Amino acid sequence: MSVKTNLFAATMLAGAMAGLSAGTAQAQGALVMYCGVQEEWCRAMTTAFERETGVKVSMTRKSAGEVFAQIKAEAANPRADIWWGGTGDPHMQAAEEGLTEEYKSPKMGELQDWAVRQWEQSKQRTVGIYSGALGFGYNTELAKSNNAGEPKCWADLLKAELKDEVQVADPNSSGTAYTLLATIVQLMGEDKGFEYLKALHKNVNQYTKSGAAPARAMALGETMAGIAFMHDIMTQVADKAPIKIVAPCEGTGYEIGSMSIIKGAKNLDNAKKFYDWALTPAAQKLGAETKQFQVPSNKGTPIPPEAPKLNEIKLINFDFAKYGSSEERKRLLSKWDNEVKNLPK
Ligand code: S7P
Repeated sequence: MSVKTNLFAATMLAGAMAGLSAGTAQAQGALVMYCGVQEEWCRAMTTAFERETGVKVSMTRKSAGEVFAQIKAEAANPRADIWWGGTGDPHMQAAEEGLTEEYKSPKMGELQDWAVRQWEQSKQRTVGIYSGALGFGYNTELAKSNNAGEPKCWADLLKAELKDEVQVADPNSSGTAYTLLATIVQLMGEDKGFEYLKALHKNVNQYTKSGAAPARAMALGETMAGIAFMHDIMTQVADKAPIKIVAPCEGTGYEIGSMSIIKGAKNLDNAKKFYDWALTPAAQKLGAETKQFQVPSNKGTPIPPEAPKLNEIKLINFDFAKYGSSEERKRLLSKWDNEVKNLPK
């Protein structure tokens, strides 16, 4: 064979292979995911799903309220296909506002009752993927030089000795902080609850964007106390941070972390493929592997031993339908903005 023929054959082969791989990529397609949990877990889910299916995932991590705002802003021309993770309240609000799709996964029969209830209450538009309780923690080293004593109750966080020593997120961006707002209102009643939040404001050193940030700040010794999901504080404890986790004595709220398919998803089949896969024990186990200690929603997924024991915590009877409704969520957030956030200290 001449050099010319060889070159021709090589060019044809390269062209055919390029065509083949373009064809394959097209057949497997893409998925755009908005992810509401911690970055490490979002990345592990992305990589595992890509490996399992060949679908190319483009993932963006944001806090719960931020994802909701983005999905709403993009409603006329949706960019995302699936919203995985984050507290259930903005998922419920999105369901009510028609921003997400109805879907019944063949995996529904494998899920805990609380996960199925979330799906029923949202008219099949969002499903529970994990659960976890709200609490607070404190840095035991910093506590030694503070006269407040060991905080055990929500009321203890109001002590004068804790001025500028408590950190929590802003409920507009953070699902964790909205869970706090809804918890305090349900636990104390709205008037007393807002009095509590105003008093707490005096001790808050910073309202962070993300709900897990106070847990990291406690570990770094940047704040003595931090309000967060207990499993997010546990992640720091697992990394040997000197933090004590507290389940508040008066009782506390909890979340049902959720997943929804975006209305008008351009990659609907892949969104469903991800949805079904994300409900399997194999996918849910990736949480514990990345030190995320929520209680998974599939009955067959092992509960990580580090997960705070929900049956040993005094949980309130959280009304997810009411506090996830569009009207109530908007009303409480704007009341918090007007009456708490900008109060002088
Ligand atoms: O870190 C995991 C986790 O706490 O993040 C989700 C939640 O949206 C909190 O993040 P933001 O407060 O920043 O929104 C929770 O669902 C989840 O357990």
